[in-house]
Amino acid sequence: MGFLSSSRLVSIIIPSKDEGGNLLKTIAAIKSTTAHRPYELIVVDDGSGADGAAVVKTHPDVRVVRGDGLGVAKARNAGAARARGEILVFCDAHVFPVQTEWLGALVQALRDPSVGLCAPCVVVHGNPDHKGYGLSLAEDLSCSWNGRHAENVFEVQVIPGGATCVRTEVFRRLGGWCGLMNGWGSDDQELSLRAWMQGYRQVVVPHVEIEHIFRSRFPYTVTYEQPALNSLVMGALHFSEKRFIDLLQRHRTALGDERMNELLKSVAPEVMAERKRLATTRKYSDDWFFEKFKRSSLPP
Ligand SMILES: [Mn+2]
Repeated sequence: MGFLSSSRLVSIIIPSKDEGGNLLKTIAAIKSTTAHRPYELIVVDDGSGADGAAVVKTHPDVRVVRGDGLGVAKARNAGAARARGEILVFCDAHVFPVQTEWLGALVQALRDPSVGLCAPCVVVHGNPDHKGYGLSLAEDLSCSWNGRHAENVFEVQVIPGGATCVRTEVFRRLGGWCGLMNGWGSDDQELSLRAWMQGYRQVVVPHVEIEHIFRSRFPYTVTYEQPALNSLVMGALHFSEKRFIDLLQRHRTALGDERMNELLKSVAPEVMAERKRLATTRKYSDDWFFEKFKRSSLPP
């Protein structure tokens, strides 16, 4: 049985919080398109209200892991910790694969040992002409979807967390999704940045398409503070001093000095320990990361 052969198990991990019918539709879409290889489905129910148990009743084959407000990064990690597959696929609870070969094509891209994370093209559900091919991260940390930069597999700065595919062994070596992040925000930017800096290439497989529901509002509460803190954690883990100071300046206005210092203090010891740990295996700097894509960026 060869490396990543089609008989190897794939673990599909879906974090979910108050997703309602979308979670069931996501499971149905995966089941109807994933016929040709063994897979397991793991739902991490991160403290949903009343409908959280619906999956267990209608899909007894789905393994359910209970979280209690872990936030998206730690919820995905909780699913990964239970996963038995050689490949991990992280899906939002509102995505729908459309092609029967979707999983095989994504796994194929991971056969290249230089590839860390990969993703399909993300299609706007209900608006199929709108497609995103991975994301770009600007110096001001604004994140925007890419156009199709190439016919075949191509490198991108950020792999969308809603459809992230990775070899289990690489995921564990990287240290998983950032356990210092809570709630929502910056989780996918951070993992991609970390993977690039650790020497992996992140790629999009453009001919594989997954529909994603882009929501105008969250089904749960997201404050300004939580994503801001996640973004500060990313900066503290990976940025040079100058870039981190720029980041502090941006959040200072909205958060206020006192609150920002309080938030930073609450995570500082763990962040510094993790920064030190990452530095021992780091291959590239944040400057290299931003510079590389500045040069290779193409019009969408
Ligand atoms: Mn999503």
